Amino acid sequence: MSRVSTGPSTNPTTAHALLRRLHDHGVRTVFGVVGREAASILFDEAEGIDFVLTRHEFTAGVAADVLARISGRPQACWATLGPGMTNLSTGVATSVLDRSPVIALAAQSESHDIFPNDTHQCLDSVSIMRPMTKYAVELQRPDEVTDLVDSAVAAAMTEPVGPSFISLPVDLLGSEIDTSLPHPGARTPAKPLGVVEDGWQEAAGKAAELLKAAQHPVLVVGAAAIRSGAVPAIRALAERLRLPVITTYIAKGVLPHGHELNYGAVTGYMDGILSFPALETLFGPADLILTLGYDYAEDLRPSMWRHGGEKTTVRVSPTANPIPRVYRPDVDVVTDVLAFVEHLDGQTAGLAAKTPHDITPLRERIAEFLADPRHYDDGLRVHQVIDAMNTVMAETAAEGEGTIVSDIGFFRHYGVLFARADQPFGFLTSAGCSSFGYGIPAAMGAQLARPGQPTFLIAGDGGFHSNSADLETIARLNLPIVTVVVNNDANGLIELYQNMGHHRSHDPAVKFTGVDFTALARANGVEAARAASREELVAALRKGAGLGRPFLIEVPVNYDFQTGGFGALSI
Ligand code: TP9
Ligand code: MG
Repeated sequence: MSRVSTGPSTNPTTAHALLRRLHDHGVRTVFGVVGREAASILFDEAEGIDFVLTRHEFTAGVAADVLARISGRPQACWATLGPGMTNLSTGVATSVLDRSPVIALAAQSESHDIFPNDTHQCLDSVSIMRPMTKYAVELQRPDEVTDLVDSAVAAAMTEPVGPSFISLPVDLLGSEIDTSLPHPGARTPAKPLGVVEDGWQEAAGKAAELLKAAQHPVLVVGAAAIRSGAVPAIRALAERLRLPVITTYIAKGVLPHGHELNYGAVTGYMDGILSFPALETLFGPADLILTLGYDYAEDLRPSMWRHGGEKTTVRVSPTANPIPRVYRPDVDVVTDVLAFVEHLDGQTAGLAAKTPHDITPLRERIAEFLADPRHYDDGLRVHQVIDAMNTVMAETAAEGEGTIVSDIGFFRHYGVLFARADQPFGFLTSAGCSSFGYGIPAAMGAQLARPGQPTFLIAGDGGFHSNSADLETIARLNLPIVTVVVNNDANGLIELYQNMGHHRSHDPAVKFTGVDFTALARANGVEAARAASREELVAALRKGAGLGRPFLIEVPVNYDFQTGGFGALSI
């Protein structure tokens, strides 16, 4: 008797179990590019998970990173085998260096045909991903997929949070699985898990004594403090004891933009950008540096706070100190940041408020710099661009909302210093990995995480055009991101380094011929305008913010850097 094919089996497969378990852990979006494994997975196997097709796997990795960062939950990205997986690897590098709980998934050759570097498109994916992930594994038996997802989530949500990777041979991905096997419910940590050292309260007691004795203590806050849920407690403590708060690039927004105790974020470029001894003003008078969730990868280097007189240092972190050679604190408290701040709050209950050291000259310098009324015929200056973005963001966002995203380039340091951030992760940039091209995918992740809030993106021509194909993705998803491309037809930051090292530029290594970014945007379905003055830029930003669709503004810019002010960049 001949059998009539009834089409593909509808019995549950590994793909069903994979997506269902990701969903159980809170994943609602998988970003990626699908390859021939499409024969084994359609991505509609589990209810409640959307697939977002990107133009490049790097975009998928970064969008997942930012969605995970803002939501505090694991998020997922997908690539096909071989080149898809290697394209994804820079996104994975971003989430290891920027600390984000991303579950990276990639197809692999059939399980009987895995001969890395010999089989068509077959690379040793796990070996490639292992050094930049917290967990990397290849599925061997279909029934194990649920457990592998659980392990991947557990590793990703452990401080320092970071990516996990699962390689999925295409035949196993499409295999039917035994659904009768019991699986306990998915256990997703409510917040990242960290190390809690025995006796940390004793170290915390020493920290409290140092705080009591200090004249000008300063809190230096990193993103692990945000991840621990400590922001309200830090704000309350800072306000009660009048402690200035200084942050890394990505911990901006721990205190709102205009808060009197918000002493800003620091970068090694700040003295050079402002032509002002900013680091000396911020840190010189401090006698106690209390770091909360400090992470060297966030690029605030201990050498930056070692200005002025002797300082005592206290490190509070949910990880053992990975960098004793560059930062050996006087007191090391290894515990959850929120637990520490609550403990310190109790221990300093009767303590009189401190007198924060005066940074008025720096604030005046910044205000004067940003207000720069000049018209430059050769293009705006980036501080004018950021000032315009801040103005329109303040008009557009509800209190405590809004996100400014920055790609990587010289302009990024103006964003770190001056961009408004009125909520934690209200300013996003890749501090740790700093891959250019970060801008569009990060803005996608931010807009998806905060759908009702404005998202402004600033990107340089170099970084933006390295990954501009995903303009089509934001158009397809109709994400109302307002992008400003600051265009100097150059990799400006690298030209600065040429001048720092050689006192001259070498154009072939840094200069481009012009790209019409407005035409590029329109070709991808994104409305666009050009702005050559502050007034035109503010008007264009207002238009973009009210549009409800993606909008791009191209702004010709120029830098007038003097190479003398960048000494803080040498370690
Ligand atoms: N390749 C990658 C993937 N990432 C980085 N960061 C580099 C190379 C080195 N950095 S920041 C930068 C480079 C080439 C140039 C940025 O140029 P831009 O036009 O985006 O910004 P700007 O303001 O410096 O000109
Ligand atoms: Mg440029």
